[in-house]
Amino acid sequence: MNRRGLLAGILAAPASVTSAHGQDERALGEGRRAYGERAVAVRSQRYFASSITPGTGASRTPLQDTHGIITPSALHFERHHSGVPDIDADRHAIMIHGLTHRALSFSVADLRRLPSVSRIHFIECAGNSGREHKGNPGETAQKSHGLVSCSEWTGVLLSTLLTEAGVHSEARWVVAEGADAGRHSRSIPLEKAMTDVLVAYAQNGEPIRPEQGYPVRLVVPGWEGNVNVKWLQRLQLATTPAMSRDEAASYTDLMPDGRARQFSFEMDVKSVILRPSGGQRLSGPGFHEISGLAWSGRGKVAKVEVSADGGLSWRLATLQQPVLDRSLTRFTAPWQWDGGGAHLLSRATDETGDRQPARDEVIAVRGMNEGPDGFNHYNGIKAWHVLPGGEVSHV
Ligand SMILES: Nc1nc2c(c(=O)[nH]1)N[C@H]1C(S)=C(S)[C@@H](COP(=O)(O)O)O[C@H]1N2
Ligand SMILES: [Mo]
Repeated sequence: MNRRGLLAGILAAPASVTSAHGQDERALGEGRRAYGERAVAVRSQRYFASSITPGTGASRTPLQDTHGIITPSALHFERHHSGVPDIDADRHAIMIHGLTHRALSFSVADLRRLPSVSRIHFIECAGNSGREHKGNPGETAQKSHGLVSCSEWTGVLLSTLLTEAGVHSEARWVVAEGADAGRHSRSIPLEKAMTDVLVAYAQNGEPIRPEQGYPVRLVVPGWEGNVNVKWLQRLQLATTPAMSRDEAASYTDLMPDGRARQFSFEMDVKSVILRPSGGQRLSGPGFHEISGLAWSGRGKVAKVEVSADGGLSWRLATLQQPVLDRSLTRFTAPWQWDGGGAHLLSRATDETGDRQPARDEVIAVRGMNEGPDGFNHYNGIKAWHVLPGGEVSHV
């Protein structure tokens, strides 16, 4: 049908055809859906914790409502310490300086002219699931594990920019700085910077969302969220790390002997069951598919095991394709619920052989001390309790 025919068809449609917004279809101009919206009945949303200091921010992804491995951009978790800056992309530039043969400045348009790559990676806040360590777990998967999300990121490899600038032989670190009010800064070893770090300008096929770092952010595959500097404006080549506030006062791990571990870049292997999970109710005994997400900052997920009896017996879950390097990985397992009480657990193993530990195992190594921003890098096994009536609660 040509366009005129299509419009005529719409005009001829019965008056009872209404849009998802309850308006008469005929009253809608073509432009009304120029940028699409989800169905009105779909209400899933990010959760904003009230305990966060005003002016800073965090919102959590409703992981329990997601399918597959990609997080819709509108539901990607947010974590920032100084608000979301309003940046004019046409005037924004990234400066590369320090131990380089020449200082360079790239506008966003310059970046878009360079060879591009698209990669699917998760970003996880170092503090994600940290409350589990304390024994004060979140009641829902969103509250306990919602500081992880996964997007397709498009941009330029940082190595491309560094090669353009020419790195001095004595340079060992790249200090990345954001354009937000707090000038969030992290130092990245040159070796990592030259391997797989992305200077990203797009997320899931469109420009990065303001909360995710518009117009440009670093994506540092597998490394703790705060190294993925948003609103990137400066890269300085140096012989030593900058020891910025964000890597000295914050984001170090206080160990049992009172010393702080620094730097703990890689996110450890982790998994969480999302259906069923806390706050949900099983509709009735019989078949249910257990569905969850697993990930590792060290590579691909090799296997996920699930238990319905609190860890007495384990079964291999199916890994849904694709299974990608440092991406969320969807796992599923068939389950017959007999209508009684059950304890659901999942544990992931990555391709390096690292297996997700029990909470006791984490505490044996890390103790109960926590730093100024809580307990970072907690990756213990998460349990959900199915009650005889079908209600699912946290343990
Ligand atoms: N410039 C800047 N970058 C930042 C932050 C920030 O406050 N400012 N927060 C970091 C933290 S703590 C995390 S967990 C990730 C979160 O990325 P997201 O908000 O896109 O999910 O961004 C990191 N990058
Ligand atoms: Mo974070």
